[in-house]
Amino acid sequence: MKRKQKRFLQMTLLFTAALIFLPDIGLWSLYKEKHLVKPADPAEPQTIPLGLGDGQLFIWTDGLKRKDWHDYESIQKDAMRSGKGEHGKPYPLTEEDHDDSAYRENGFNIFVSNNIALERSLPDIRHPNCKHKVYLEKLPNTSIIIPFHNEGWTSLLRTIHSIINRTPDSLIAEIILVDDFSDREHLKEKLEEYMVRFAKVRIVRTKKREGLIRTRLLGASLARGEVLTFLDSHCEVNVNWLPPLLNQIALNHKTIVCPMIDVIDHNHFGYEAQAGDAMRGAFDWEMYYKRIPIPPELQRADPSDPFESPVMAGGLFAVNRKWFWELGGYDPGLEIWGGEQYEISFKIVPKLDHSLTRAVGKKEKRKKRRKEKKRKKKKEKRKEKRREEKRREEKRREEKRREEKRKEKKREKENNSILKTKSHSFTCLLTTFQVWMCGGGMFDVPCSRVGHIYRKYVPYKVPSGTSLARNLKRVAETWMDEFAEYIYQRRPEYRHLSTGDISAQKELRKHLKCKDFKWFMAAVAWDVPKYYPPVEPPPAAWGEIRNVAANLCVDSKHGATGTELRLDICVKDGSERTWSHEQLFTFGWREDIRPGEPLHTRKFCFDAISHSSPVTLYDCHGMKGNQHWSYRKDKTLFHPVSSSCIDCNPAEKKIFMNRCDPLSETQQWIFEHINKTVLEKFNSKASS
Ligand SMILES: [Mn+2]
Repeated sequence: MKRKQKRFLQMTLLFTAALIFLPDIGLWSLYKEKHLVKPADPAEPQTIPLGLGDGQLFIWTDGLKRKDWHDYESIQKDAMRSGKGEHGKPYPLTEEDHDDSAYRENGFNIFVSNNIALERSLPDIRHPNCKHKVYLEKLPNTSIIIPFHNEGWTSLLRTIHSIINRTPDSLIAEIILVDDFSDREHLKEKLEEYMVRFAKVRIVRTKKREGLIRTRLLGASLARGEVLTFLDSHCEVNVNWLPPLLNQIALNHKTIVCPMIDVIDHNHFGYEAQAGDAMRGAFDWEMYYKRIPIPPELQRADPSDPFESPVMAGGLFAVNRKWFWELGGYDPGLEIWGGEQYEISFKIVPKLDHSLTRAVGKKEKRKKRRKEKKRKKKKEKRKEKRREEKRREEKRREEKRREEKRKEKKREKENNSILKTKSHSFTCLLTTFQVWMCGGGMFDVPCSRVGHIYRKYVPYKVPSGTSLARNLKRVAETWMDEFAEYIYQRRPEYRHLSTGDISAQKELRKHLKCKDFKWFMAAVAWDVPKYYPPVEPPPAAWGEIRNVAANLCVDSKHGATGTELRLDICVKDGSERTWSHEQLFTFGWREDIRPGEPLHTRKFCFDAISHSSPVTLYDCHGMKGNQHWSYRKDKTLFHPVSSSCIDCNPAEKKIFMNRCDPLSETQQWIFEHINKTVLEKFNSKASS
């Protein structure tokens, strides 16, 4: 009896002790919530020695096991590499390498791309805290979807190699390359042959040019991973890029996560963070994508933690697959096609020893090729017929297109990159609004970094069937409610544009019980109007800017970034009304001066770099600084940063900065229209 009692007492004591002191189940867990504890018990399951981290498991008291996902072996390998372009350093360019022919096909310097290693190393430019972060031991796997159209050979391969080298194999379900009807030879059989070495790469092709969204959707529809990760075809992923993304989704599956997008220079392929690095994604009321600073309210104690973003930072993101389709993908209207409309060639080779893989791959290939040749011949005939029809129709369309083009050229001339930004905004805004309004969230993850080559220009035609304006209007009509009006005010041409049928999308919005756009603006994008107000505050001055001494007007000649402003005969005074003149300017609420009437300014600003430099147009940054002007009572245009004034030489028609001399008439300018109240407000702010 006594012994039994003693035992019992001992057991109870032990049990209470355990309750208090064991980190995992004990009372401690209540106090040390979310604190990091290394398991003391050696019997705890260790991670499989994959060369990932030191194999240590970490347990949060939320009960979830976490581990260090770094692949130190691959990091070590990268560190040892040397050569041109290694560690993301700029490739040393000579004059010749700069030749335009190097850019023509891809919009970036393919010569440089061809001359740096496919497996080149990158600098680890993450926030230092990222090195010590641990993520869930069990992460969902992902299908990585990479759409491409006429991508360069080495830039595409580098994308794949970087993924293979810097991603834990267990997290990749597959890599799906989706070819949007490329016609370049190296993207056909040669690509398929190359990819045989990667067991997880599949190649899928569209049957006609579909555009980015449908191409992505095709990839998504075939994907089998738990998470969809969309990348671009000219990227390089950086150290440990994937686990932080998947971790965020594992914690809350209604989340879209974006990596930080770094810049791979299109000339020399140097790898760098974007200017400003971590910023919130935003939009203006013409639906251009914008970046704004993270407001203090949203800044995290640890700046390497994921932060909320109203708009996706780029087209690169990861999302839970099921939830993605619950949201209707991008646009259910685009989802109607079935797989049989597409030529789909699966490329899954059983994982064997490397040399074997190749051999088997070749044998299978020969068989396949023979079969395919037969099939192709038949198809060829049918195709030829169709082609003939197509050609005829194409001709008719071409005629129409040409006419449209003539009209469009005006705009295109403005800036090629705007086109790019715009198509980009579309894909982002579309998902973004929906994600937030339908109960999800969007996060940027600073510890996940992916480099992207921003092209110098888009080297191919954007398919004419997909009208960007129409798409934008679809988004506005479906998601933006009464706020769409602000867009139509700036883009009156959208007002009467047909959107096609959007009833399905509206139905979806109802079905998912999504919140309205007003809620989105109040709860998510509340800081956007500070930078991009829906109702543009009135400008201080606008119209022609006439010089008193010369009686000539400032003319920017529809120039883009870098254009020097000059004097010219005022249009009003009978200067020929040709397209070449541009003499209307707006001195707006941002206190910068832009070409165009108040509601239709172009995104270029008067810009000066010193007290003696010429005055040029430059992309507006909206942050005052060297684009900040003040129109003073003495009619001078004052530049506070350089503390100088705009001057001119009437004979040479030159406009430049100079030391202010209020008596000099060459420094006196008359704006056609003035809003005195606003102007006074500006000037009182400046003097106070
Ligand atoms: Mn791109």
